[in-house]
Amino acid sequence: MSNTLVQNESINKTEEIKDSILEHLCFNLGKSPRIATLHDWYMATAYAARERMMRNFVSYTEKMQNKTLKIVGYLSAEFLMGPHLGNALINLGIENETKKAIEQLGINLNDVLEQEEEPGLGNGGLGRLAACYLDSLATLQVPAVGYGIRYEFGIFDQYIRDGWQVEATDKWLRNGNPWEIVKPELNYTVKLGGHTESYTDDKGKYRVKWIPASEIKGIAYDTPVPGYKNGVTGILRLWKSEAVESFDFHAFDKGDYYGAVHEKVFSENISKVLYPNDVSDEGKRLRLSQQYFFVSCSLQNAFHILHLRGLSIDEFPESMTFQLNDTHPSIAIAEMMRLLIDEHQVGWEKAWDITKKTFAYTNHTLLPEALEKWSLPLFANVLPRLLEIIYEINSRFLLTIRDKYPGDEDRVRRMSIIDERGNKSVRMAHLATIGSHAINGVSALHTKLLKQDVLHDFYELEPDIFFNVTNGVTPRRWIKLYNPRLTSLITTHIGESWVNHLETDLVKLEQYADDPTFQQAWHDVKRQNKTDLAHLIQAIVGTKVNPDSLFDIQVKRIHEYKRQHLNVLYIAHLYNRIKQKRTDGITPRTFIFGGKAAPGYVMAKLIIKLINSVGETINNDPDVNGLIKVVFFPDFNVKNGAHIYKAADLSEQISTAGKEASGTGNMKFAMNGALTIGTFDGANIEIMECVGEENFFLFGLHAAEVAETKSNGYRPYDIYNSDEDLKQAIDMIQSGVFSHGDTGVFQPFVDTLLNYDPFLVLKDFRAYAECQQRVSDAYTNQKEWTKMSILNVARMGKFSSDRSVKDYCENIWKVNHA
Ligand code: F58
Repeated sequence: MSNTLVQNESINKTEEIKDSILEHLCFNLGKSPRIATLHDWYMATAYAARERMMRNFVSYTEKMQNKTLKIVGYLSAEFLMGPHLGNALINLGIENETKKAIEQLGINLNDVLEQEEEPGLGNGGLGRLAACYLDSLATLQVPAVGYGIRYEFGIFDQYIRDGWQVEATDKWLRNGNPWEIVKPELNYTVKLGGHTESYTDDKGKYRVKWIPASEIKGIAYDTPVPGYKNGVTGILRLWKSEAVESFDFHAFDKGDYYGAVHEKVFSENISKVLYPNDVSDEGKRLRLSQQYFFVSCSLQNAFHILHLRGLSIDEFPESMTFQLNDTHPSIAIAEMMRLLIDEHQVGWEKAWDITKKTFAYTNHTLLPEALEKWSLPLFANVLPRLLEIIYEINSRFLLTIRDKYPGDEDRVRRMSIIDERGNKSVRMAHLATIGSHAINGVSALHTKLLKQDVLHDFYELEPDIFFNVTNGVTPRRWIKLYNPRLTSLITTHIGESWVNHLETDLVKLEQYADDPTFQQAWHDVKRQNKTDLAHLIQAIVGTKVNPDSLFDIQVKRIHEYKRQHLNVLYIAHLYNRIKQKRTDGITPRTFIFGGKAAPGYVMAKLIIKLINSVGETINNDPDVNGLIKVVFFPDFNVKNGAHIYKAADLSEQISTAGKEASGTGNMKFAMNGALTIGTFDGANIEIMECVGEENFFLFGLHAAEVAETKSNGYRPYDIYNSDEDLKQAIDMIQSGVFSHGDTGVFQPFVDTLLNYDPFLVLKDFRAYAECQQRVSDAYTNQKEWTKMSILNVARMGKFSSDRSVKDYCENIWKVNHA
């Protein structure tokens, strides 16, 4: 097309968008431009963008009726989508026209984007991964539905008061949600509690009936997911729980008005709130009910789609495949069996064959405390019929184990779905593994450890069903949307094909790594991004930071295994050097932290307090004179991530080796030009292999050394006594240097480190400090640093979620992709 034609088309599009925004403002919001608030403009723009997606949405839904296309059902208790509007504009390819249209209406697009409250329907990496995969599925034109829960309250909002984390409920729906389309006609009934009864059917077959104590209804809420400039719109289908009318009527009939209302309140509770990872006992029942609720709705929906497609039950596995995003939806294995056997009268063997062919399971953690288990009495109480089915699955499975390994009762005990030790429980990872035809870890190291350790017996039994799919993140949101300066620099040099061909095309940047003009432009982009973040920090936290200092950033959930405290100990050590006037070799640095601690995780919350206390002391000490600064950025979420990743010089990925399954923040940072200081853990290793050892700051123990250190009787106190720098840093914390002389507040922290140190912080301290010194030295040579930064970005193509989704399509789902 000629330039003039392109320009005319763009002008027409701008006019169209403007008209559409004004129409929505009038007809959907009942406002005139004169009295419209910024939020009204946001809503009107959102509706205008959604309207453009709906045509594709309808035709794509139509396409899904085509029985030869296999549909991927991505079952996940969490989808951390982040704000929709900016992403929709990018993927629809109308960001420039919308910006102009809005400007012509006298409004600034960034102000409009700021209005969107993010749907925080996830805790962290796992939920965000699901969101990246939906973006890639739509971009790669894979027919897919993301199935989850429409939580009324997402992950809590974090405030910092006197250095401590304070939680507030996340009322993301308070101003309405323009992105969802409620489908009241798509509703399913879900049973809970009660008991089972056996009977003989009219063909003389033994059957079981579940008589529930209560029933709830799940209603579908669909959110369109636009592919990148391809006219495709995928679906995120979230279930909201409501009362079943018949229950209300029953109570009303008896004149029990309050009883009926109670029923309604109970039912609506199921999808009320997203659980952080620290569920207490009373939360457990609700959480199990949540998991079953969304899985049952989703599978009933799948049977409905099968029926619409005119297919038989036997054809289920060719028609649909389900990916279990961790064990949270793994009750699906038993629910599928229940639906097949109790509702569709299929025999056990055939039902099991269909189930196994349909499901695949992704494991996201090796931490023993994070492997889901449900106590038997709770399970029996909430899901009596499902437990019977699990018993049957287990007893048949254990027969095959006894057959294959005669006399090996220890193995039988280890592999059983039911853990018979202590308080008996259901091991969900075993159910997921036994009921799936493919099991995968999320990085090469993680998959290796999964085979070696957590699922070793299962790997021995069926080695061919284990796969690795290294995680990835979407370059649309994480580069193009959130780093427009870098995007434009890259695109001017290598064209724009990299946005959806990251693996093959980003590498073209390498040719500019030594080019001084390009290096300067690259450096300028980073510098401007840092300046923007500095302004934001000043506005939100009130701390002035220097954009010329090294921005050293650690943002992620706060957890001991992620070792934010290793970072803090190093900062305390630097402070100590400054106080002793040993400042040689210290490069000016701004340490930035962000992340939420689970509300019940006492040590994580104490670490937040420690970071803030260290910050307060250092930032206000005239002796430091701004050489180092420490900032805790509150309420880290997807929206705030927009300003943070792109402004980093250094990305902290310092988990204890073997503990971080993959990490995905590591990828977002490196794609935006940060260099990584990292351990031999998760996807760090693969990132280092891609970007080159010389462009990566690696330190610390290997996973095998971690295990060895522990089995040899690790004594952190000895390390404390033998490393003077470390000792002084810990002593400062203990003696109240950072807490106005209060020696009590951080005592539990110090005690844990000196006596247990479960994540080997002290053991890795020396290696970390030395590595940080290498970072400081490298940063003094800005040309070299910039070159390393360019090479990092150029070589990060592998970590696009497009590559991950293609891996799933080819190796696990056996479906085509674009
Ligand atoms: C994360 N898991 C892993 N779980 O920790 C991380 O290494 C990996 O990159 C990521 O998954 C994606 O594979 C994770 O985020 C949770 O948030 C759980 C959600 C349910 C409650 C318990 C925590």
